[in-house]
Amino acid sequence: MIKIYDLATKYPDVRFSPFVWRIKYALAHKGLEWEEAPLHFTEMSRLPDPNVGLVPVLVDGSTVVHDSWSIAEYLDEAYPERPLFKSAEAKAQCLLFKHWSERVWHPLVSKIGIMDFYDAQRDADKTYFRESREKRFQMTLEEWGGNSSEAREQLLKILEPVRQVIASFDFLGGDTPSFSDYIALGVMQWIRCGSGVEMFDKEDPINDYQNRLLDLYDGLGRRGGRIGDH
Ligand SMILES: N[C@@H](CCC(=O)N[C@@H](CS)C(=O)NCC(=O)O)C(=O)O
Repeated sequence: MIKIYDLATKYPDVRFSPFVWRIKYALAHKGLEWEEAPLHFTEMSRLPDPNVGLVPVLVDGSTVVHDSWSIAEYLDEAYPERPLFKSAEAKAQCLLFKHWSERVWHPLVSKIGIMDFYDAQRDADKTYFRESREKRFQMTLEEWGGNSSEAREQLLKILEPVRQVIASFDFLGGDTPSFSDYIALGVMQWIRCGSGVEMFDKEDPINDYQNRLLDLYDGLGRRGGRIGDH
């Protein structure tokens, strides 16, 4: 069976890596089953080779693939039924959405949820989390997350192009979900599972979109625990 290395938290049922969530949805999209191997931040040396220290990593028989985009490409090659990318054009547009999400949407989620993401680590992982993130942000976690209400306001604004698409279509993939939708769901799960923040107001169309994504595959996204419930 396919194995997916995931990011563990101190709560056994809570996983919030946006990159791993997109892959779980990609596997469900293809009707594939998988087993999960959760690792804490300080356990990444246990990943299979070639080990770049990041999850997700997919192991399928003797094949090891890391990086969520490469994993999506691998899945379409190895399991061509129910493609994640229906054409080269669709794939190119999804790549644009991936880069936009990771450069614009991700940093805002990181600012909003950083202290919750930190609190969700075991004590043994907190020092690594703080040191690695503070080096990356060039400031303390507290400073990075210092103005989370402004970051939330900005986040709701930058999602306007997504609102424009879902005003006409159920999914970014059109009538059916594509890998772009799973990228979006991954970012939503990062804050939804990893923090106590309710990101979207009930009347925001993005909230309906999030619910549509959470309902897919027998409620796959809802089966994950949330730190708000602990
Ligand atoms: N480009 C990678 C990014 C993966 C990534 O950043 N994963 C994070 C978890 S969300 C990680 O494993 N971090 C480990 C660390 O920071 O030590 C992908 O798309 O898979």
